[in-house]
Amino acid sequence: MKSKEEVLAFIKRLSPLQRVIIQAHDFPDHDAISSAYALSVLLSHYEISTLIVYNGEIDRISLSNLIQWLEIPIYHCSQVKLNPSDKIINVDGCIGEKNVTDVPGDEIAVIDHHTIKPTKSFWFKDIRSDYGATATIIWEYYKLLGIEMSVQVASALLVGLNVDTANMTRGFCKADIKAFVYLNARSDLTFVNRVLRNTLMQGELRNFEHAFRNLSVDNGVASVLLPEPCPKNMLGMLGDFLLSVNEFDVVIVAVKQNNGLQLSFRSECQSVDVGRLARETLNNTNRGFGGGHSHMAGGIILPEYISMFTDKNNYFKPFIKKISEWRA
Ligand SMILES: [Mn+2]
Repeated sequence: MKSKEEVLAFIKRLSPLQRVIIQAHDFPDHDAISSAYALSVLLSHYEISTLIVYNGEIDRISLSNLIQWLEIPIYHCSQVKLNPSDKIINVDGCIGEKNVTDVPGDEIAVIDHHTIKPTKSFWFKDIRSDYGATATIIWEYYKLLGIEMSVQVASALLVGLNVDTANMTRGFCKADIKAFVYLNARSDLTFVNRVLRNTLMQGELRNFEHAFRNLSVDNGVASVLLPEPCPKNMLGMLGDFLLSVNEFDVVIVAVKQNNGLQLSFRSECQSVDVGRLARETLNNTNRGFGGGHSHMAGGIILPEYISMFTDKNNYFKPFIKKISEWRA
């Protein structure tokens, strides 16, 4: 938890800058964008001008609805000219992680709720891995600094908090509940619920159909390889959906991407930490990269190791094997 003095000292250090870049993680989600937006509005109270950027794609309809309806000024990093002299705040992600592109400029701060170990030093570092969403951290800054929150900012943060915690059913702490109560009272709930309800496009239903037909189940672990092309965030959506099936408590959803394999994990099993599963099975063996929370994680398998995971008789074996060991 940061003190008011620490947050103010950081803001004071930003003051002389012509602009501050706020960078969401690549393929940003609702939490990343709403947190970046809320931080940008907060800094505008101190007359600090900001530019919100991201790399990758915004590939969820609910997220483009959120951005469009609230008119959140956000730019793909290729749309704006970033300079090596720019100062960057990483939000809901951290430089050095696979999902944060190293864009021109100097990363001077990180505000995140993932389990990360930054390797460089920052002006300001606020990492709270027990928090359900970065949105809660930003809400706390508003509270700490006594800044009145607009309905738009509250609504955006509530969307971020709800999406990251699956409507307060996973990975949240007391602070998230406090934020939820406040944001709920302050938001335009009709708007928030409209964003949260409309999560799919008709064309995406074919991914569900494919999952139904090609699902593989092994001792409570459901896994499926989706056909390309598939929006990256679709993996998580489908993972959440499959986890809602009573018989499954761990889900692995994958799709081939750039010759590698993109993975999304979900778990509701106490003895299966999927963040650890990704790290141990991919990073520690140099077969790829991965990480995340105990209940929700992601990863990439390098091209040369794909067959080890996707062979018919070997379907996701390295994961299934480890999960069985942990369950035993
Ligand atoms: Mn998040």
